[in-house]
Amino acid sequence: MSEYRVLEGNLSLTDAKVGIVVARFNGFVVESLLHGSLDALRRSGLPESNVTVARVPGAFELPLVLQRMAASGEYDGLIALGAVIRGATTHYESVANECNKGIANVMLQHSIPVVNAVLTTENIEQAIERAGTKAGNKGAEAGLVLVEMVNLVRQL
Ligand code: INI
Repeated sequence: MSEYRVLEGNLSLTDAKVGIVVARFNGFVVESLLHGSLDALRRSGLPESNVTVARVPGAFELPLVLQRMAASGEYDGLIALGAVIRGATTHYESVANECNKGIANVMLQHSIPVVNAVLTTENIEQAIERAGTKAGNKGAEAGLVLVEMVNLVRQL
């Protein structure tokens, strides 16, 4: 039998407050991510009334709202949902980079789990694949990551 102590979050959560920040840009993809996250949280035992959903225009705006929600001290964990799709726009790189950097900063500054489910893809097909078709639903995965991380952080 192992002697070491194991810290590991389980996948059941009934008493946490969770915030989900959702970008409207590429909404046909991002709404499927939101459905996935809500479904995963519900099936982990979290009442829907414990979840707050905030909407922002695009992925670039996600970090500010995540930061304000984290600073409020009201949330045990946050999820960021968006889709940055390269397509024809050169704006892609800076939106994707700033968004990812900002999300990581919020998590470390406020010391709560902030799950990054902002898709960054080359084209729309890849984004659709990750939003509930061939490659699963990254929003649902984010819900489970949130549950595990909230439970783990409670043990630290
Ligand atoms: N926002 C996205 O969420 N996804 C994108 O693919 C995207 N592209 O490609 O431009 C995008 N741009 C908008 C950006 O997030 C801001 O809303 C905008 O720059 C205003 O600050």
